Amino acid sequence: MANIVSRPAWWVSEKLITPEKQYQRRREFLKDVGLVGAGIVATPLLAGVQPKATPKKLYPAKRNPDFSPVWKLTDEIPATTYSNFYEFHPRKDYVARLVGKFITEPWPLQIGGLCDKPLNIDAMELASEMTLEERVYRFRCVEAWSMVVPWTGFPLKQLIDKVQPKAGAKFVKFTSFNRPDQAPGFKLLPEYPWPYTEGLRMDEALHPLTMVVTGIYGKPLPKQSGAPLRIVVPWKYGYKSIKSIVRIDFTADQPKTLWQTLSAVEYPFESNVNPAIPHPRWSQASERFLGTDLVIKTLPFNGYGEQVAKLYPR
Ligand SMILES: Nc1nc2c(c(=O)[nH]1)N[C@H]1C(S)=C(S)[C@@H](COP(=O)(O)O)O[C@H]1N2
Ligand SMILES: [Mo]
Repeated sequence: MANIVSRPAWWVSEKLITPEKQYQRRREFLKDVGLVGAGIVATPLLAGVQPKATPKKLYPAKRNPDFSPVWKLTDEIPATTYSNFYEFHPRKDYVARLVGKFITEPWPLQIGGLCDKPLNIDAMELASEMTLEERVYRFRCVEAWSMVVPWTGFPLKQLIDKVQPKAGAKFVKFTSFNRPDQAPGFKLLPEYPWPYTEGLRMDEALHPLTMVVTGIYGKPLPKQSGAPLRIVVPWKYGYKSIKSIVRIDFTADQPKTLWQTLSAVEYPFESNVNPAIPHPRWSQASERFLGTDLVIKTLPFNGYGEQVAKLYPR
């Protein structure tokens, strides 16, 4: 089809929705302007071949009631604009205004390390291959604020099963992008051990609550929320839920994380939400509910104790 001129923006959508009459009229119009017969009209229109790139509608995804208690959601604006994303800026209210240069499409994601079937795949392609679902989770930042949001994604376990980790794989390491030309925070914070990295034990990564997230509030993730793809681990402090991932590696040893490298005492590897253990600089007993004046009690494992406490026998 090398003789096709670049298609106008309406090409695919019109092909899909045009009723027969209009389709005929369009043919007449094309004849009038001399396009039919000039070899410039695409084959699909003539032969009824499906256009190749018909994107599947991914959002909103069906809500999974088993993972979605009936909780009042945090308003979308505070939940998506009060953003911890240090690659852009340490000030949460600046982040959403600084994401303009951040390129999230295409987005090559590499999965490797100790696994039998390493995988390189574009984030969008991965999202359309998986069955996306919506889940309403609580989310608790170590800074003592929290929110309840509908995430769209799929269990990380489904991705792990695809790449077949080796027996020696004990941890999963996640790595975010490292692009100082696309995000000003890298240069503002040159002493940080970039790129942002995080990690989970294998059993934590395989837990059914641990999600690969590509959307929020029924839409693709906005850039400041970690587009195009992030992790969400709802029973751990927010910094474990690493955004805008470019690599996933299976390792034998516990990986170093950015926050742990900066201060292991304040941000240890495990970091399960625990109201009984204060952060060295503040209490973790309660939390401010984002977008409101409410202060609520913090729950052990952020309310997910029934599902995850067994991972941490004492
Ligand atoms: N790459 C990257 N991921 C990150 C962060 C970050 O600075 N960079 N901040 C973490 C912190 S501290 C929190 S609280 C959550 C915030 O996610 P949200 O913007 O969806 O609220 O992202 C986490 N993931
Ligand atoms: Mo956080």
